[in-house]
Amino acid sequence: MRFILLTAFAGLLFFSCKTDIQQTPELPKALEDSTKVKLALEVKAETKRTWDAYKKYAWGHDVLKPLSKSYQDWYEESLYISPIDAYSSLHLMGLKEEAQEIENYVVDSLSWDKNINAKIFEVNIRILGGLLSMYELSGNPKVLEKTVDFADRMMPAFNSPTGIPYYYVNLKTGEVSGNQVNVAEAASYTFEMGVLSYYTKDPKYYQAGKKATKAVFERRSELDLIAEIINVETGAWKSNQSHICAGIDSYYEYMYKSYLLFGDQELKDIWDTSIAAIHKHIPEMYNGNLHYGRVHFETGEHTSDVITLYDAFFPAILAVSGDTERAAQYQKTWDNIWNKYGLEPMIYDYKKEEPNYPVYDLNPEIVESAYYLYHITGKDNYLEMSKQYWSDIKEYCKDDVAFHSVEDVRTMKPKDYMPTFFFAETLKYLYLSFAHDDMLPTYFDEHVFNTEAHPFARATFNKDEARKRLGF
Ligand code: DMJ
Repeated sequence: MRFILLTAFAGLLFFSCKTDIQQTPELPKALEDSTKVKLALEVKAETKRTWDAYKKYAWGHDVLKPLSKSYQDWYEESLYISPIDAYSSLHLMGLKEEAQEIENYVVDSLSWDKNINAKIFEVNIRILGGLLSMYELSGNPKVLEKTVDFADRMMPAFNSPTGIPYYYVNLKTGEVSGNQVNVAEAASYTFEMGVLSYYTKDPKYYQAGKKATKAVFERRSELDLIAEIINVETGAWKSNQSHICAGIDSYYEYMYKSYLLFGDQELKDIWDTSIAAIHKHIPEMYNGNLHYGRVHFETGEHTSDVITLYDAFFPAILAVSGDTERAAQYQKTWDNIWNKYGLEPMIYDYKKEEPNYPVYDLNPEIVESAYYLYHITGKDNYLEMSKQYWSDIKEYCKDDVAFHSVEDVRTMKPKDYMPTFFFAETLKYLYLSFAHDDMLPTYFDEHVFNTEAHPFARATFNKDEARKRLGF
């Protein structure tokens, strides 16, 4: 069945891409026959179709609900999250008019003076990260003004006794709330805050982000492991589980990526200590697959076999930090889970071999890691993985106007929601995977992505200058 669907897909693809290729005059003739180029152009066409649906049914709101052809906002007022998250993908794919329209709206019509208690982690990676990449790509000083205004409204959150930000900050009043956060929410700020310090030459942003990372790291156990939940006022741990899953993931991701972009050796040292402890205590082989479950952070005792689809970010960071072998092994684990269902469940028990929470929200991580591994190893099996993921996403998530999430990967029951990271990450990484060799062969080496896939050119950030501007 799966084979028949794939064959049908390949045929359809050839015809659906033909027009688009002919309408892309800048593409050299010799590339017209490349399957990868056709797939890249198909992702671009699908991104445009999805963007048009957002504009038609949800313009001005945070999220498109594609099945009811309506919208949803995260708070009482919209923060315009989908367009800000979409900007760098639209720009990268050459959908310049669409990107320009977002930039104009941000500059001319958007005010951050909103009486909203915003989740600091989410707005950091999506809004601040999105605005920073908008400035990086447009060079428009008015975008930077809006970005600084937004970041300054975030800053009161970092004013806690530990330096770990509160869960919420009110964008109008600066009032903070929520004194218990997970580690990803506690310490995933060095990247965006570092970029902002570089642009503004004001180290206060990076210093705040780094203080939060160090506050978590300094509370590690004798095994050099951190736990999952922490109190921002007392610094006391509120859980004892250590893992690389959702709830901690980007804490690790940002140590390495921030080091990569700015060259702060202290972050590299934190990464080296952390990754050694992870590999000493967490991974295990089960049924021929490499797994990273959960352990007690003080004893190292294995406590749980529950993993989350967010964990598929880990092969990417392993690969880019030089551990291609483990990256390849762990990608295979996630590829097996994906192929068991045709999509992957949000939460999965790898010993019971069944989902604990079967939702798939169009998440990007497995696609992201396939892109990194394809680039780093040059092996075609990673391209084949990307093709499979794209084919399945179209099979099970494509609808008449856009793409939707799935309530249960065992039944493929649709869910009326298209998260903003589908624009920012999933579509972008699919496009980059297919465009990689022929259209954007140097893109990977020239950029570092934030955890929401907003790209930053390495050439922008001179390491000596970064030391001065970020204050390390
Ligand atoms: C994204 O919002 C970010 O990548 C975050 O770090 C965790 N994963 C979601 C998408 O799955």
